[in-house]
Amino acid sequence: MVDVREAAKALAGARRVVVFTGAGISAESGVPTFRDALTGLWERYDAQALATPQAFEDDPDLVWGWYEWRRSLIRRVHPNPGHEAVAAIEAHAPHALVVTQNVDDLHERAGSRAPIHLHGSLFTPRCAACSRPAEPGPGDEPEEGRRLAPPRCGCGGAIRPGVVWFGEALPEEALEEAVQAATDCDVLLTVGTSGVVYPAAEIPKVASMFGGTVIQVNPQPTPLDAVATINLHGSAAVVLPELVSAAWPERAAAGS
Ligand code: BJW
Ligand code: ZN
Repeated sequence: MVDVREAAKALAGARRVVVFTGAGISAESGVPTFRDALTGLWERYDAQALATPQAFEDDPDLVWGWYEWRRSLIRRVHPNPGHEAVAAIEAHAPHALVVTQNVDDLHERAGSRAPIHLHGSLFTPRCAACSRPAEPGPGDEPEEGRRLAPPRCGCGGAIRPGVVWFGEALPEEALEEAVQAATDCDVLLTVGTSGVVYPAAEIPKVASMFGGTVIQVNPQPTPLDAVATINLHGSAAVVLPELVSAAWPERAAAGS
């Protein structure tokens, strides 16, 4: 509780805030994380066979079916109080920016203005050959494990998910904007990320290096514990609303 108060004070006093999120913020909406023991996607699936450009080249139907299953799962779930608290931070803090590694659209659906997606999105497919954006389509709710042939672009190329796979560069503009914001921020709030995937994991480190206060929300220890000024151990859907209420108590009471 003392830590929440200390974090709330830093947050309320900050001019520039970056909220950096990972899969853990969507966990309580029912979206599986990647590396959590038992429930993480990489516990059940081979990342090399699904989340690399080579995997899509080798077996496009397997990869497209898996990503369409995940997209249909996300369409059925809803933002949780953690996503809503992030949108509330944006409403209260004069210069706040959400930088997410997530490929879901739950920040947008909770009211976040224009989150930066460092690892792309399940809702922005494109042609693997000519990069032309494609319509996400209504989706046909494939069940888990079903193979599905990807649609074809006008050029004949296969449509691929608009996400960043291992070995692929992050979208240049998004990464630059995120690094700049981390450099300039007073507070960086990192939520629900294991902090092991690079270059995204550099973002909290950049904030710390340039004098920002790093607040971490995670129920488990991570390598970012060493970088964080304040570690709040708990789930995003519980801790973030507490943090917002403590940072802006009058507004919380007024219901804004
Ligand atoms: C809760 C909670 C609750 C649970 N509340 N919290 C330096 C060193 C070593 C390796 C590398 C390096 N630099 C680059 C690499 C290689 C690689 C990499 O980092 N590998 C490491 C894993 C070893 N990086 C790349 O390949 C990147 N590209 C690149 O470097 O390109 C170079 C290049 C340059 C120029 C030209 C060409 C190439 C790309 C990385 C792409 C990552 N993609 C994925 C998949 C996206 C698509 C998809 O969704 O399928 O992105 S992998 C996956 O991990 C996904 C996530 O965004 C990312 C991060 O995971 P995240 O969000 O942290 O989730 P988890 O599951 O790891 O953690 C969840 C956390 O939540 C846990 O801590 C829980 O405790 C917590 N939690 N419940 C709050 N309720
Ligand atoms: Zn094309």
